[in-house]
Amino acid sequence: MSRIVVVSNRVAVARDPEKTRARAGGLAVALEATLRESGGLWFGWSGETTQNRHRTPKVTKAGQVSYAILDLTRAERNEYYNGFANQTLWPLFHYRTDLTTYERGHEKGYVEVNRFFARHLAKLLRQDDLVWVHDYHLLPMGEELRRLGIPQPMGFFLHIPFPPPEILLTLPNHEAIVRSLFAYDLVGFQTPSDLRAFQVYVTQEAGGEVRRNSIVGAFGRTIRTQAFPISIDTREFAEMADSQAAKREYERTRASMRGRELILGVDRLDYSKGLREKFRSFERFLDQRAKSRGKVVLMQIAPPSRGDVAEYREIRRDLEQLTGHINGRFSEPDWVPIRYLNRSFQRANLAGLYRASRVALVTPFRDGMNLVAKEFVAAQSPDDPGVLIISRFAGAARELNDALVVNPYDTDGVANAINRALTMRRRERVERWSSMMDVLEDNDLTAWRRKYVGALRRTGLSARASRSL
Ligand code: GDG
Repeated sequence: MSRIVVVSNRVAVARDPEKTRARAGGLAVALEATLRESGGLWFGWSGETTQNRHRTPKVTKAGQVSYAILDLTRAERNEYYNGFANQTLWPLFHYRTDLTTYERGHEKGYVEVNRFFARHLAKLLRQDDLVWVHDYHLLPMGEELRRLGIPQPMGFFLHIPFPPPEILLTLPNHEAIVRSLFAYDLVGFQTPSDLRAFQVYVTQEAGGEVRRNSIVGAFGRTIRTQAFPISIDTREFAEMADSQAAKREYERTRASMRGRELILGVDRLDYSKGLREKFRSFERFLDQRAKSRGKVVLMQIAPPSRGDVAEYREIRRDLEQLTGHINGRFSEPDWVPIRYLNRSFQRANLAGLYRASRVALVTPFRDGMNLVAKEFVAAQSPDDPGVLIISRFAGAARELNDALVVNPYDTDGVANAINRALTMRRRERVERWSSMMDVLEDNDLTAWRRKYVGALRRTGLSARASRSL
């Protein structure tokens, strides 16, 4: 079987696999499982900076899996990571043209880091490898590898949304970005609507065509495009919610609630997650339902992220202020409405918190998928499950349509959904939960990666054969 080479911005498991697994999100675990299954290499940024311009990858090995990581200079980190990836592509691909900044220098640095990675990765590749590149940091990676003459099958998976052409056109160099995707054999998106947005760009802006089975031609190349909604390890997560560590967290939290109901939010501190509006909707709920005051608590877990970028520092300040405002306004000597935790937890503790909650409030403005929603469902107790409230703009809402689906811009609508969730009878909760759980059991993370890798193997190998004709 061919070796899989995963390329992603960060390589999570390189240092201490056990520790990282307990802390990392599901994706890192999934990618590592892919590599373990067929043997492989995981390549990317170490997360560190250095002053040394002459660098070679640090390679470590654990069983069948090798990890190769490279440091970046400070300038590279600023242009590639903080700059083009997180101040241009991230906001733009989340439809936030208002927050998107564009600097030619950042874009140049972004392409150069991709080239630098490609040069070092090329030396580590073997004849029959399959290369799987992840996410918006590395869009031009495939093109850079092809320039170096790498013929191996190559796939790309975009974890974030793909914006409609009207939005993408605001990026000065939009064509270069889309063209670079045509270096891959397979380009995967989270949802059919992301796939559609890409295909509309190709036909309307790039003069390309979409053929049967999502084969897309443009820029003199033909590639396969497909939606592969990412998922979680459903069974493992359900089991984790039953583990000792989860039970301890569950007991501790329930005891602290003194019979009150818990509404939970778990989101990276990011403006795409709609956190300010979530808090305002909760405030509206408390405003309108005076009888519920004192009976319900919103616990928001929000690990800080990308603190080098101004918008992220701003949202942190705003949420601290908003929490103070709402708590100041409604608190009683024995009750505080919002518990705001600006830190991260081990996965097993998160599972215990999901299980301890009557409601999960997942209200992003735009989200590629949202794994928190799926984890919450998987962690519930089958005979007394909680209710998921999910934004229609999260990719996961498409599969989890038995949740209460809301529009996060509609403060009253979300406040009503909170009330509906808190008063929902057990029978309806069980019905909704079991149909969502069926979906998650049939479409778990293993199914996702096997589908992707299977499609890459088929498409990539035939493309490689025709390349060498
Ligand atoms: C991107 C896309 C897409 C959160 N807090 C803690 C913690 N987490 C874990 C969650 C979950 C993961 O992080 C977050 O995943 P999401 O999918 O919700 O969101 P993003 O980070 O924005 O991820 C997204 C995803 O990629 C995968 O393709 O779904 O749309 O934006 O697993 O549990 N994990 C730990 N402690 C925490 O405090 N250990």
